[in-house]
Amino acid sequence: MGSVNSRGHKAGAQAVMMGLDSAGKTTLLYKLKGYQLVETLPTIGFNVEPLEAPGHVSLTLWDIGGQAELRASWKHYLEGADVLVYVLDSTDEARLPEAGAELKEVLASPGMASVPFLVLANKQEAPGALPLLQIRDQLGLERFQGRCWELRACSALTGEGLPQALQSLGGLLRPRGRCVSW
Ligand SMILES: Nc1nc2c(ncn2[C@@H]2O[C@H](COP(=O)(O)OP(=O)(O)OP(=O)(O)O)[C@@H](O)[C@H]2O)c(=O)[nH]1
Ligand SMILES: [Mg+2]
Repeated sequence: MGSVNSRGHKAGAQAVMMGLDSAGKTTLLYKLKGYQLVETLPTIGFNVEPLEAPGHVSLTLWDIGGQAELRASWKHYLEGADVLVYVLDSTDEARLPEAGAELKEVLASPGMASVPFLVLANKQEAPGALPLLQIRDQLGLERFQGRCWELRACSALTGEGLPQALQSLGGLLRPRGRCVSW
């Protein structure tokens, strides 16, 4: 933590947020910052903001664009990551397999073996949002038993679940003896 990473920043913990396009990453970032919600545009490149998690955990949250043609560059943002935040659109059942495959690839990237991750099932307030249990099963998250991860439900639109998500983020960044899944 606190080392200079490829993004040239020396700060607290580095949290890298990824997920398919339209999962709600940018909306989430701005909601966490308390900005007025505006209609977002697809992110080309990244957005970045400093944040405080509970327990005086300072972190920098990187929001990386998720469109298919941008995913090849995801690996460049992973170097020096202390935690991965992976955002899902809970209403997009059709692309859950694609989201799962991309997550698996990110976690298999060099240097990611010991990096904890937080999966955020976003858009939970929307009609037809898949329940957490189904998301967990469809993503096969049990396969990651040897790693530290958590799965949380949230809505970037209403803010529901975001305090708990921040709590999880702080917890995953703390030195720990055991890992809880959810
Ligand atoms: N219903 C609902 N819509 C949401 C929520 N979060 C985001 N959205 C909507 O989903 C759409 C995409 O949101 P973005 O935040 O731009 O998605 P993104 O993950 O940043 O997408 P890329 O930048 O392309 O990777 C927008 O229309 C948002 O208003 C949510 O919690 N609930
Ligand atoms: Mg975005």
